[in-house]
Amino acid sequence: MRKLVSLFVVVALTAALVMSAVAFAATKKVGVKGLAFAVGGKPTKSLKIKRGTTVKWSWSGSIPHNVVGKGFKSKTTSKGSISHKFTKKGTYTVICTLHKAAGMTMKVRVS
Ligand SMILES: [Cu+2]
Repeated sequence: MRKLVSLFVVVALTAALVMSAVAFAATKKVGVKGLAFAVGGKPTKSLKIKRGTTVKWSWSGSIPHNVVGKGFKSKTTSKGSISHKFTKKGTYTVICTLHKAAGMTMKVRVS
């Protein structure tokens, strides 16, 4: 009986670890619309995330854009999405090369 209880504890702890790992592997959504990147529908210049977070940029609207950062580069399009997982601490600049001069840039701060 005691063995059974400890087996149950091990299983429960393993499940808890797996679930917390899933919680850490979060995805942050960023909109690509107008001449801006947006979080929660609002134009944003800065996004703070934890290491291991995936950022997913999704296009909407009719203006073609691209999303370019260190280690990833989308095509120029007006629909679809691109995801990038940030695995190292640091501050990363992400731009749309077409509208950089118009202010379409953002910083992703990874802690
Ligand atoms: Cu653009």
